Amino acid sequence: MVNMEDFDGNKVFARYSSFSINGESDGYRLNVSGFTDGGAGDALNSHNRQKFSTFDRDQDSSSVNCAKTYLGPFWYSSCHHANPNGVYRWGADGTIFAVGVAWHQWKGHDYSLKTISMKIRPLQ
Ligand SMILES: [Ca+2]
Repeated sequence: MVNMEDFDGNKVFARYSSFSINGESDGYRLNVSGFTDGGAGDALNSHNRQKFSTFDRDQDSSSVNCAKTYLGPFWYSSCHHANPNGVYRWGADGTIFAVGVAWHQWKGHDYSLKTISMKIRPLQ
């Protein structure tokens, strides 16, 4: 479950029925499926099956290091529709493209969310 909120008090979510991460030998690859739209849109779809990239370990499918370019470690592809570890920049801000806490399918690349949280629970 991914919950998020903007600076106008609007709250939406994206829910996935399945979420898992592969081991270190496979680059902590993300597996996410079973999307349900709570108004946020499916920003993680393009991140599915991607390895986790950090400043010191570029495992994304872009020619650049997406973690360095967008200032946050994540399961980048080339590069992102979601950037929850990005820079907190207080709502709409296009000064530097897409470096904020973005969820593109809801607010675009240059709106940095007030809050975002990702929660997982084991299968019953
Ligand atoms: Ca790369």
